[in-house]
Amino acid sequence: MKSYTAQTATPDAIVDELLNGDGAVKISGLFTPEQIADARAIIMEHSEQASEKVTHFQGAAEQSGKIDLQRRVWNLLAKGDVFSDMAAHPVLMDILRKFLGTEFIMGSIAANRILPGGPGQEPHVDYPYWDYHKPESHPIGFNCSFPMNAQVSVILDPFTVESGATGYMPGSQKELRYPTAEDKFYDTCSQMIGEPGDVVLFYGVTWHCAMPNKSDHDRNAVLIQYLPKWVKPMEDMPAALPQSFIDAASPDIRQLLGLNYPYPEVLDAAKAGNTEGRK
Ligand SMILES: O=C(O)CCC(=O)C(=O)O
Ligand SMILES: [Fe+2]
Repeated sequence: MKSYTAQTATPDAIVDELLNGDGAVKISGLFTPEQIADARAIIMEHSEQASEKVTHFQGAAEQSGKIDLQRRVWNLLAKGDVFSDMAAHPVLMDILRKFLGTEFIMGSIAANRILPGGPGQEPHVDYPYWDYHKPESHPIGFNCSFPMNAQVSVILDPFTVESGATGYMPGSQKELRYPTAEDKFYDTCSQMIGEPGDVVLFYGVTWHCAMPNKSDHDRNAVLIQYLPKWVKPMEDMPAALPQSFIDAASPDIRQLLGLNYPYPEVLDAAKAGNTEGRK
């Protein structure tokens, strides 16, 4: 995985690497240690109790009684301003405008905390999100010839081999396919190794999963899903946020919440007159 800084992470270089290179890049120096500590403290507080929240790719963990060792914290925008700063970081916004179209949106912003002993996840793709294990439920011929997803992980604890840094298969983004046991993912994968404050940006077609945490510390990351404006987001953020948050939202946050794109709309009740077309 190639490494960049805020200065070297140009949209052209990153988009080429996402499409034609490994499918994942690391960008350092976007966030201060204070922002990372703030985000981590909020997430730890919200995931202190054994979770009653929905979680994903934990079928094996559920069977072995370990499902509680992966904890999600959802709807992060409502839980601290630092998460808006992460979601709309200008370096990420510039890259994503190029990758997903200028009016792209955010589909989810959540934390994934893996406690020591957590068994990690099933290898999967996030394109456009998680359900490509049912390919027949998608259109015939569906493929990844253009991007319909980008994933950001903001790393909050040391991401090491031991702590279960996200495993991924470099180059697997070139063909849309859900990995199977025959792919021997765990034997051949690389890992997204990083320090607190590093960001990993990847194309969600890339096979990946949280790996088992064999260290003695928690492994936290903020996971952000970005989508083209016309893909239905996974979290209904406007419904989950207080009206005061929406009223105060910056133009970039309004775009990320999907508030700038009118569809679906009750067209029968929309203002009369022409609204689409070159003229
Ligand atoms: O936490 C991780 O390492 C990856 C999580 C992930 O891929 C997911 O939940 O879709
Ligand atoms: Fe994923």
